[in-house]
Amino acid sequence: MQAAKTVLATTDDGLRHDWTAEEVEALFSQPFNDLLFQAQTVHRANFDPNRIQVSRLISIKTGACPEDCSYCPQSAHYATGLEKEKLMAVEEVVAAARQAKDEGASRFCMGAAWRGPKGEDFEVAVAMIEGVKALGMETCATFGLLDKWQASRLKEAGLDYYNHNIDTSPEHYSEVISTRTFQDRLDTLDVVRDAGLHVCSGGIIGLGEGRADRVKMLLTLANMPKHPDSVPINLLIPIAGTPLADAERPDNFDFVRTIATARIIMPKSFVRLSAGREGMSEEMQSLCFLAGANSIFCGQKLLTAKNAAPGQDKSLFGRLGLSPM
Ligand code: SAM
Ligand code: DTB
Ligand code: SF4
Repeated sequence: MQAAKTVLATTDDGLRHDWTAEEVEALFSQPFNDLLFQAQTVHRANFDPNRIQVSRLISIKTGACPEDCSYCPQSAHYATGLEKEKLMAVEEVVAAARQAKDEGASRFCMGAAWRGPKGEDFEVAVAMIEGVKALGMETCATFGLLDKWQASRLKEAGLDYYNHNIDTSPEHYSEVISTRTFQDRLDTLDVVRDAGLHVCSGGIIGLGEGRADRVKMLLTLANMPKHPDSVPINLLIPIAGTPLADAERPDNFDFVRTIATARIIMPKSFVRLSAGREGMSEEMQSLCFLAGANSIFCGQKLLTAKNAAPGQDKSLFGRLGLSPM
């Protein structure tokens, strides 16, 4: 049954959804120059190689999250010293979006430290989406687990993208999070896709996973019924107080390999060089662009952590001949 479904999905959009772990592992592990050449070739066949999509993040509700994601500064389970904040007011969020638009962002992504949206808070978040959409920006939200009704309500409100990451491989997942399952995440991605929203889903490198886990994470994304439209690849930002505070920093080349492999197996998806650019050298970021990353977050802050400084991004784009979409 599973095989028949995969073949159908493959022919539907002309893209492959039947990757095997062996194939993806072989792509990932080939000599670095071969991998980068292949990724850049695929990239050029599908995108303008010198244009980068730029999104801006805002945390509409910060901290005190009931989930125990062991990388996250916002989890109530860990003492990270983060100041908790109430849900922002709609006008405040719309004003921040207006400013982000003036500063060159085309998409505004609203994140909340929730297991999932509930009650009155959900209606306030819906009003934020309506307000940002009215500015003529693309809207994105990341509110945790959703049910079918919530997904269609967000779609009606004018939401374009929903971000929900699988974070890591199915095998490594329980080492990182215990309060919701890998399947819970896949279920949310299904309702998001079925509601006609664009899917944004990726993961984090640096959670103590091995190469096989990175391969399995990418394989899971690529073998979904439709490739996520946007695939954020985050480098763990180690947060003091979380269980992963002292996790070993992954090898830079393995990070670039992850991006290149994502580019090859999901050729038409935007691959976002996501968290962790702060502290990454310009050369490392440019290798990620060469590997096929074509989206970033701009602005001083991600949700709560520092991002690469806007002046540095402007300078890097200028020197690399890159321009925002
Ligand atoms: N609470 C919602 C959820 O978990 O879906 C939305 C916000 S959550 C902060 C969004 C994503 O940010 C997580 O899935 C994770 O991939 C990423 N993230 C969180 N903390 C991070 C860190 N310290 N380093 C890198 N990525 C991180
Ligand atoms: C994603 O994959 N990365 C962004 C966005 N989606 C929501 C979030 C990164 C968060 C980094 C830690 C922080 O700022 O709190
Ligand atoms: Fe909560 Fe999201 Fe952080 Fe997990 S990643 S603790 S769900 S805010």
